[in-house]
Amino acid sequence: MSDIILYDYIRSTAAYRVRLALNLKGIDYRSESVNLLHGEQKGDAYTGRNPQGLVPMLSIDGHDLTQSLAIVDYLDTRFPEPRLLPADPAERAKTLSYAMVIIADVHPINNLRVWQYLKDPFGHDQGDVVQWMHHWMHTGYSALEQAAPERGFFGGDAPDLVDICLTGQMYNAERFKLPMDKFPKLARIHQELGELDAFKASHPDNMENG
Ligand SMILES: N[C@@H](CCC(=O)N[C@@H](CS)C(=O)NCC(=O)O)C(=O)O
Repeated sequence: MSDIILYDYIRSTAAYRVRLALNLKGIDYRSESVNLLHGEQKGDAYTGRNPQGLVPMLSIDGHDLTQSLAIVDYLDTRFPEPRLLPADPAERAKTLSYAMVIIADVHPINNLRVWQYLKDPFGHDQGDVVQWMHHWMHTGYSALEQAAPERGFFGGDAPDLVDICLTGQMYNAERFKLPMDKFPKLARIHQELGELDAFKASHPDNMENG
């Protein structure tokens, strides 16, 4: 049984990024479910190790690593093949900047705790929440669509960090029924990524403990 444990949740798009990185690199790991809807992320047992009370957390090499980008960066250094971030400084900066559109600018304001707060105490209903989610996904996707390649993936012939982040976010886009007609390149990349084994294995529908 593997010593590498991913503290994971079926609908977490941030944890999905880490599953993808682990599976793309062929790293053997165990997934431990932290049920966000049952509030398990806020329990003492979990916050004692991860004070932010968020998934993912990766237990690896004697460390409890948090924040999906930091975890993927660690995995990319520790298990360099296949690379998820380019070595060239300018290419690396570009890859990070596209990934940050999702990691920093879309996902944090569409997160569970944000839409729960919109409902209580602010009194918004599910319709408002969906409109909010669509607005911020649309804003981020409009920028990414311009940067997206006509063929292949953001990473070229093989997926990179941006493809990983896009895949996680597309799970939310599908769940909240974001119309994708304005984003044909993103839709194509998402569909082609979904045919790869590592992407199939990481999909929430294929999680054993989901
Ligand atoms: N920036 C963090 C975000 C982590 C995050 O927001 N995780 C969400 C699930 S996608 C979570 O644990 N939410 C719990 C909550 O909102 O209470 C990362 O990239 O790891």
